[in-house]
Amino acid sequence: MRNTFGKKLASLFRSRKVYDESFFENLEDLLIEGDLGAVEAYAVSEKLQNACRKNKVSENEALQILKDELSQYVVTKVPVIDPDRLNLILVLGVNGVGKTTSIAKLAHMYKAEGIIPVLSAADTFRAAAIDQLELHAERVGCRIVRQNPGADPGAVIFDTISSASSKNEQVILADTAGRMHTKENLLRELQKIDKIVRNRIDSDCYTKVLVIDSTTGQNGIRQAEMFHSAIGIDSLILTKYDSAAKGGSIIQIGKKLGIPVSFIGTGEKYSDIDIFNKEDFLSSLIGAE
Ligand SMILES: Nc1nc2c(ncn2[C@@H]2O[C@H](COP(=O)(O)OP(=O)(O)OP(=O)(O)O)[C@@H](O)[C@H]2O)c(=O)[nH]1
Ligand SMILES: [Mg+2]
Repeated sequence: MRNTFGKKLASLFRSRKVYDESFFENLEDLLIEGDLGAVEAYAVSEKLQNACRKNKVSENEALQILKDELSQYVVTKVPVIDPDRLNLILVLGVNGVGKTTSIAKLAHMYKAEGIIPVLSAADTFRAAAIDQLELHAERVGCRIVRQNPGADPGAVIFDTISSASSKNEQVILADTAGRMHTKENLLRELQKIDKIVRNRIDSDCYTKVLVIDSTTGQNGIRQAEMFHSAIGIDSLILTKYDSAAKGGSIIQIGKKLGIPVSFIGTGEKYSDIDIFNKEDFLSSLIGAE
C-alpha cells in the first residue's frame, strides 16, 4: 500500500468498533484530507451510512461501497492516434506540473509504438523551456520545431503543423507556457493556439491534455476549471504520482467537470508513464490493495 491516505483510511475501517457518528465524521475528514472536496466527501459518506443502516456491512464491503461510489467519477480515456492523419496533442498546465517531461515521455512511448512524433516548442515565454525540450528531442530521437524565445507560440505551432504534414510525421506534441505576465495573457494565448490548431487538424485527431501535479491537491480543481473554461480540456495527465501523493483531486475534477484521465506519470525517467488504470488508482486511494 503506497499512499498514506490509503493507509489511514484502511486503519480507520480496521479500528472502528461500530459505524457510528464519530466514524463517519472521521471518514469525512479523511476524504477531505485526501483532496476529495467537502461536497464529494459528504456525498460518499452518506452513501455508506445508508448502506450501513440497511444491512450489516463488513470492512471489505464498506471499502467496496466507497470504491464504487468514487468509481463513477473517474474515467480513463487515452488519445487515439490515427497513423494515417496528422494528430496533435496540446499539453497544458500551470508552471512546474510536468508538461515538458510528460511530452518527452509521450514521444518516447509513441516512438516505441512505431508512431513518429515531433515536438513543438510553443512555450516561448521562458528561454530555457525551448532548450529543455530540444534536449529531450535529442535524447528521444525525434524532430523539434522551435523559434527564438519570445516568438509567437501560435506561429511555432503553425510551422510545426506545416512541416509535419510534409514530412509524414504522425503526432505533434506541443509544449505550452505554464505562466505569462498575467493569467489573462496566458489564456488568450492558448485560445489563439487552439484556433490555429482547430483550423488545421481534424477535430478527432486533436487532443488537449491538462497536466495535473498529484501533489497539489485542492488547487488542481481550480486549475482544471480555469483551463477548461478557457479552451476545453479533453483529458488529464496526473504527474508525480510516485511521490506519496494521493491524486484525489482528479475525482473532484471528474465529478465537477467530467474530464477523464489519460496517463499517469510515475517518475522522472522516460519510461515512467502509464495509461491511467482506474482500478489500480482507486484501490490505492482507499487503501484496499
Ligand atoms: N517524481 C516525478 N517527477 C516528475 C514527474 N513529472 C515531472 N517531474 C519533475 O517535475 C519537474 C518539473 O517538470 P517539467 O516537465 O519541467 O514541468 P513543466 O510543467 O514543463 O514546467 P514549466 O515549463 O516551468 O511550466 C522536473 O524536475 C521533472 O523532472 C513525475 O511523474 N514524477
Ligand atoms: Mg516546461
